[in-house]
Amino acid sequence: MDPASTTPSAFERPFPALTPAQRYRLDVMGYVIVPDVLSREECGLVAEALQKIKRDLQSPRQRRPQEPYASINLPHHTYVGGLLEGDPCLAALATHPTLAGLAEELIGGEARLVEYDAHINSRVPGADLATPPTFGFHRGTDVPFSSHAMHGLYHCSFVKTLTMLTDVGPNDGGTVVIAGSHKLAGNDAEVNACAYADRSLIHSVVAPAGATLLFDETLVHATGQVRSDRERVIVINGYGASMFPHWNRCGMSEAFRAKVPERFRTLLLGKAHWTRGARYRTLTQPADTRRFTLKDGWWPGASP
Ligand SMILES: O=C(O)CCC(=O)C(=O)O
Repeated sequence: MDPASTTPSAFERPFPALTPAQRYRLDVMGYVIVPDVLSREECGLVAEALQKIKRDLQSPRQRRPQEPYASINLPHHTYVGGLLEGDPCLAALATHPTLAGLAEELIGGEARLVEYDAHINSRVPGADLATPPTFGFHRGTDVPFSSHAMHGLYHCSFVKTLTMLTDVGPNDGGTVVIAGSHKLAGNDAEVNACAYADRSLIHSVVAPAGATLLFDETLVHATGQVRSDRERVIVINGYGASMFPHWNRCGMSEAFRAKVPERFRTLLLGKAHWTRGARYRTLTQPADTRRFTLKDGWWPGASP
């Protein structure tokens, strides 16, 4: 028997996914913007799927637990969760090898997808654009619990990738972060006060469609203020260490689970035990520059 025919193919993803300079920036700032993760065409495909879901959410009807749901459903802001079974391209994005590789580099081990949602938002009607804005700053986990260092590099056990599907210019409400806050344990109100006292500490994401913002969930962050007439569309994929639970209502149907091929099981279903597949880079290790596309991710109906 040909051994290759019985060996399940591996989940190919880049390691390390970042260049040394990108890794340095991530360490110092707590975030990095990686360009060209999706092509323009792929952005169009995913954005169209989200707009379809948004339209569907306007009609009141009974929904299955695994269907997309709106946490915010306002004319200027749809925050939609439960995307995995909403459209094949959304599952393909959540399992995109580049996103998994980025997450794993920052986690320092195997990743499990724990969150998958999206924001479609535009300017708040009547917003006061003359006064410097305040933001809903938060972090998804605390510094002492979720941080560790290896080879002098910072790692976090819960990380996010935010992929822009529209161009995000300086007035388009890009994610705001308090640079460096991923290493500052303690009172968030004090951290926020420092940032408002010196607003140059608040960095605002400006990035073209197809770029991905990678950040530690220990980094203080928030949605920015849309000042332009443009709509912002982003997809959020959150990843944790492989034994982590889902962040929010992120259920998968039994039918979906049953179809997940072996090579995507850790990423999609996690692992019950604590051997977390630790894997670390050094700063100077060159990036794995292999290019991946949405078709390299997985969705129900993809070939096993
Ligand atoms: O809207 C954004 O850009 C920020 C998203 C956010 O706050 C989060 O993912 O926790």
